[in-house]
Amino acid sequence: MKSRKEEVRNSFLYAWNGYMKHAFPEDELLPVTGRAKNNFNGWSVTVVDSLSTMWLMGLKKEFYEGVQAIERQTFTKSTNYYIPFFETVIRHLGGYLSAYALSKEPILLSLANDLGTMLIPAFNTNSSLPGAKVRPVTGEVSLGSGLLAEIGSCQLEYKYLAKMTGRPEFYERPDYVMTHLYKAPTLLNGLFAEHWSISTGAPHGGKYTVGANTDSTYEYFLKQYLLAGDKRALAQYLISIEAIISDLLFVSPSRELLYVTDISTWWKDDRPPKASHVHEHLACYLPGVLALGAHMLPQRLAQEPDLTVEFITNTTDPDAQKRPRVTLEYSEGSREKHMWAAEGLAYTCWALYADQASGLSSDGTQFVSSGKKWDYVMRAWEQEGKEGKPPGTREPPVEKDASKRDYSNSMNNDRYLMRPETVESIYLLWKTTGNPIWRERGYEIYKAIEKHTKTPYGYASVKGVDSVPPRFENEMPSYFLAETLKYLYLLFDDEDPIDLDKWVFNTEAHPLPVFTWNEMERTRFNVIS
Ligand code: DMJ
Repeated sequence: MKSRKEEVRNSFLYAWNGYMKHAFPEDELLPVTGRAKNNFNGWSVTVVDSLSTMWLMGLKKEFYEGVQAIERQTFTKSTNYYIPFFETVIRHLGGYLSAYALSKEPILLSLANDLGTMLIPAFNTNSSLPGAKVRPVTGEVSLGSGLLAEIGSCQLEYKYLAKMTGRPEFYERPDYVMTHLYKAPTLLNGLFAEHWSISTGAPHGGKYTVGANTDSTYEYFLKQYLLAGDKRALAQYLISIEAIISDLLFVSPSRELLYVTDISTWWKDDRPPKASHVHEHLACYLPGVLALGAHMLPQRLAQEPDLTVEFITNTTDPDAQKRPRVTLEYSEGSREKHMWAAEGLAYTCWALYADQASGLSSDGTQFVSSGKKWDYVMRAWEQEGKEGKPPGTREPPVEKDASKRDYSNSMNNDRYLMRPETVESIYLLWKTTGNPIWRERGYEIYKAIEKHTKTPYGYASVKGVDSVPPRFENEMPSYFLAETLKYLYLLFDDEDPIDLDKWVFNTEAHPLPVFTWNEMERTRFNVIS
């Protein structure tokens, strides 16, 4: 009998071979029609996004075929007029750098250097925040709508590139973005606006979320510290997590499912912000980040000689601005609370799969509006003597009857888009707790993927997750090979080569090695943290 990791590896090979046969050299496979599309510059994104997965799965033959397939890339021409900065950084730049770190093939670093150079004009804006798109060769920038995730999620990739190439601009241009964010106004001291003007650098709009358009910037606060010891980023992580826990986490009224949602302020009105009670699959990375922090921070901070950093808190609250220092301490109370939140949220993300007839989750979920803030119900639980498990962590049974659920799948978005966030968190919950239940839950998701998304050419997103069979949609995103199948494989790999002390996954699941700045780099790059 095949082991679970072998099953996942076979699935990967099925997707990879389908792509190579029917879609290469274009970007992604159309898995229903067996054709191809160029949606990420026409630089074979599925190959680049697959390299680190193939290396970790031990698929060396396919890995070197992949390297050969892309080694002549010049990044001077694109199928689109402009290159999307964020997607190109996380998929292509992250893909090359991770594949280089794993294999030490010099061509991969050389490609990363060329690509990093081609993308750097994105920072040539009035605010120095990166524009959404950049034109190869000319460096012409298109500002776009200034999404938080797009401006704040290039730090891991560019800083590792700076370390590997010694080029100061690869550190300084992205780091300026962080300095800008740390000084900018926030809500509740730690929540950043979804939209920013790239011309002025100012935030705008009243929506605050950790889901679509913002997600990886929050993820990268913690990961910048874990990758390269950036204490300012850690301070921001600790501040932001407090605000997320106090204002974005809710518990559903009947099943007590813990979920994370977004809030919006009122226009010209100082009523408390209003929660939408929409829960996004994209936000299911959060439990993994919380668990990673709870696992890593106590040991990492115990090694820090100086636990306090100078850090101007970024808030519109004038009283809070008087607090110039943030103490980088991670108490047992914080660790425990973060772990409860991680377990409760990860359970909900999994239950949103298990509840559906197909066993696959909807991309968007509307919880009923009578959910209560987790912070409130936790306080009540504490005041009443902490009876039983904390609210939001009690793991109610799976509910197959849609009429008995306290949420509904979003009508226009009841699609499973092959996204990684839930299996990513399940993998991190397994790694940080060692509880085998997470492996079982991950395997149930894997079986549903095999059963309902496999086509004659590859794997496809589906629509109608609470019906059997759901209907295929004609797309196989490259992140399915980069992330979803990688996290599932590592979940079942008893010899998982990724030591969380030594590697940090970028937001596209490309692992980068932990490093420190030496004195020369600190001086040359002006490393301030
Ligand atoms: C991926 O490209 C990355 O995980 C990104 O951070 C969010 N969107 C997709 C997967 O859902």
